[in-house]
Amino acid sequence: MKHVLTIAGHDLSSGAGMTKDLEIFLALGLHPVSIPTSFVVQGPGGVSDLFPTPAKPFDKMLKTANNEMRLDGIKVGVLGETTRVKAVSSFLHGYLEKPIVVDPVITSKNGFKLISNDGLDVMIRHILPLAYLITPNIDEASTILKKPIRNVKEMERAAILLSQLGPRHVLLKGGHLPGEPIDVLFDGKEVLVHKKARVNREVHGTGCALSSLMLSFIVLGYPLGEAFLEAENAMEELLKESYKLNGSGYWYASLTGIAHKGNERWHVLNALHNASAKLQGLNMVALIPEVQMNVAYAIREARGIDDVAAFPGRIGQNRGKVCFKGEPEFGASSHVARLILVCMKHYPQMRACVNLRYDDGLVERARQSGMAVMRANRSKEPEGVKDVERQSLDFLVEKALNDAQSPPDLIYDTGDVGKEPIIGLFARDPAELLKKMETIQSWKTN
Ligand code: PXL
Repeated sequence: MKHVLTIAGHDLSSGAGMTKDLEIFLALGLHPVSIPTSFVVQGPGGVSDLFPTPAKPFDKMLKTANNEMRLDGIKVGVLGETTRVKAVSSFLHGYLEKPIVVDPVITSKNGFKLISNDGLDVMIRHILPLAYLITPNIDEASTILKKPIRNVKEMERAAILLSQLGPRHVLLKGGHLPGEPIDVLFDGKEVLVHKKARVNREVHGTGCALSSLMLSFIVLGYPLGEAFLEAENAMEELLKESYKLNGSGYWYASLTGIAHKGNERWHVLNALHNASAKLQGLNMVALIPEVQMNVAYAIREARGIDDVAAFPGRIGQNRGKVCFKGEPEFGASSHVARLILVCMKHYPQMRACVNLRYDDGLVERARQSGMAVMRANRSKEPEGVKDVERQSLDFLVEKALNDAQSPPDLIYDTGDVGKEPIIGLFARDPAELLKKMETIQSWKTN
């Protein structure tokens, strides 16, 4: 595992700065180390204050990182006070053979100064020349170069001029220009222009995200141009998946959040895949109802049936053998998926469900084995709901759970005219579900 350090401001809302860098490093499998230069007071409405980290702890952290850690790359963000800028410059001199990415942050989106005037001067003269890559936006580049940048041609020229200040490579972010948004990479020889999709959202921390993505891919060994492409792709996904903390204010984006969702979906599909092999082996055809069976498993915080995976075409039987029609997919079940979604509203840990043929014996064995057994009572079902079967089932389970004292293991419905009686068996995951199926099939009643 590679180790990377970020020296940046701490944004308490985790939209930008150190926390943003950390989560990007983590999402890409890097071990993160962090030293805060400052505490930046901000929420979705923007920055309202900045307090520099006291010099003593700041210097001690730099020393400890230097003495005790192997660092494979360093990112520099908000620097704040001049003394911290100087301390960072001398620290970086020990790492000139490692990739150093500097995001020369000057002000926040809402115009709050994040580096002192003198500090900016020191940064330009004593930090930018140490960088493998710098990642200014248009405003930062024009402040540093003391000239306006109004179009792509001027961006390309500015990238070359910035490289003459000493950094080996320059990524100039053009998101603030009117028209099609572009980023420009100058690798010391050629200028690469990347056109981006316009996103009509003010997303907080995109600059930090792009520069820490660049550092990550560089540390992972990607050539600069490839790192640029990967980072831009990741940015597109980040912006697409951005979300709000509040009704108003900036949007937020999280690569760890996206990676986590991907992980969850993989684990859910894998657990169902493993369950299908086991189910095939157990061959419990007697438990399959007329409407056929399905085993469904939801990701945490599932919002709809697209967050619940199940077997497409349900699980049936053919010549006495349990029969699957395909590999598990998200959105493959509406019936069983809805039962889980209702259950998870009350008990978010119960994420797996299977529907089984109704049988008094099964219900009795479940009871005797100590399971929480509940009846979905149709006498409580108002007339209006009865016609719409989907609503009806949700309604019944919801009712049963409203009265429940503990998470359900089994909820049964004795049916009605034209409605097959059914059992819903619930568990934390498919493996536990299978154990419960085995228990209710084989429990010796007295
Ligand atoms: O996006 C620039 C930036 C970087 N780092 C911190 C910030 C901001 C902008 O608000 O707060 C800590």
